[in-house]
Amino acid sequence: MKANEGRVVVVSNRLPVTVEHGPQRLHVEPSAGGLVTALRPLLDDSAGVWIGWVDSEPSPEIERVLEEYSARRNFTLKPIFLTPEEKSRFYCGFSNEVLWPLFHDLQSRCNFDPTYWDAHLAVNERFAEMAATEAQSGDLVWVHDYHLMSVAASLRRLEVNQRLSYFHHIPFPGPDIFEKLPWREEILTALLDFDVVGFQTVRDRRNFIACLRHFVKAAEIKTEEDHVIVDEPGRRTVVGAYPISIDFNEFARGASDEAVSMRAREITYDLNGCTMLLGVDRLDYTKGIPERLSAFRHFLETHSELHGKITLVQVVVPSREDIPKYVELKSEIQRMVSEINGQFGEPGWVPIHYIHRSLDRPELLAYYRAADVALVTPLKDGMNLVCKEYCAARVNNDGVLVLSEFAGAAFQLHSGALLVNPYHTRAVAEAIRRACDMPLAEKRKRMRRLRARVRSEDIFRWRDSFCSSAATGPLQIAKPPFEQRLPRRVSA
Ligand code: ADQ
Repeated sequence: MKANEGRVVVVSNRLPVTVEHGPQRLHVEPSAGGLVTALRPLLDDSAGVWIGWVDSEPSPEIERVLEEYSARRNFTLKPIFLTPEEKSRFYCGFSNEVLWPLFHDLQSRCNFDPTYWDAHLAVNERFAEMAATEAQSGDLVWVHDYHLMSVAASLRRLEVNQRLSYFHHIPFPGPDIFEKLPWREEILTALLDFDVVGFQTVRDRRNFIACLRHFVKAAEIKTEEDHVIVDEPGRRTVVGAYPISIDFNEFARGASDEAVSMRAREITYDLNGCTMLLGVDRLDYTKGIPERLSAFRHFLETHSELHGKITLVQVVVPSREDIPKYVELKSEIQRMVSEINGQFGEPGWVPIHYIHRSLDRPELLAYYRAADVALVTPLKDGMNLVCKEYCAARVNNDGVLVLSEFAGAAFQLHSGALLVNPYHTRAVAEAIRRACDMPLAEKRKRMRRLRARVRSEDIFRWRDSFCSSAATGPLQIAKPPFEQRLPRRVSA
């Protein structure tokens, strides 16, 4: 798939690699995580550039190992380095104490420190300067995620006239929540400096449009087929919904591997034949892990006949460990796991097995294969790739998916999954019960439906539909002078 005649210049918060200090020298490792998982298949096709932050002290040695890594591939990695203060205010501050909680409807967790906003603008400017240096005529600049919503505004100021596209990986809140953001008009108008803005679901797109109607009065909005056109004097933006996904065939193939099947049988054997529930999450309060543990506790309290016959395996990959809220969450989860195990455990049966580390792909697939039920119950999630990976890995067309109605994936998977409100402890416990009792024929019917949907709407379809909008969307050439495109209302 070619997005357009030129190259693709990807701009994301992180590079798709981590730079690690080996015993002798630095080396570069491809990294894990939702965004990277989703974009990795693009790397092979894109002969372009990937710009992103490397969380290390700047050094010629790092630049050199990244150049060597790039030389072995068909694309170039361009690192951005942040000072400790920029990391603290832009990344930990504005991105993770303002935008992340607010956009996940958790405004009480926000810290609207005004210095965070200044850092957001300054760092977005740095990314834009690098993109302006790298982008050539005819290239498509594709910016990813909430950290970098103001990059197009800076690029326009630098008089970059290439196609600028943006994909928003997390939810977009409705006006009642978004209005709390002290820089709400600035963020909205900055997004309108992109030619194409993509969201995960129609709900996110609807919320964005509703926010525009409230806060950007000059915007003229009209719906055309499956996207929305937003016109402002001198600029036009296409707004669409493009649900991100996984490489279904790769997951299905990997899950069918003999070594993975054997490892799955080992896991089942080690659990003494207990029905296995599985949670796999990045350690994050949006993923609803304590709420899920409460639901499981309620399940055990109300189903003593199943003690010794059911086990929850909760796999958590460490994340954002330098942010205090995440450190607290880690302790809370550990405390709850040990309380539940202490309250219900018996010799020969541990109710919850807790794994706090990243699993490699074959091990992850073996857990997906071994799990009778996947519990994917985020409080809010842009999409959630774990539920799609679980379906792809269920090569025998069995297994039950319990899915939060607040995950973006629920829009596609509602007819095969058991949908739950993750805040409703009793309803989640009831869904666990239903999943355990479900006849095999119904499991198969549901899982076939789920797998067909994930197979047909895979990562390549996401990429192709986004890139085709980006290639054919409007090009904002006739721009008014930048001063006229400043936010309509400048906040104090
Ligand atoms: P994330 O919040 O990181 O992504 P998600 O979509 O669930 O969330 O992806 C997590 C990825 O990490 C999955 O590929 C999963 O396999 C992997 N993972 C999780 N725990 C793991 C473990 N212990 N070991 C190994 N791998 C593990 C953000 C948004 C999401 C959106 C994605 C993509 O928050 O809503 O779906 O981007 O757009």
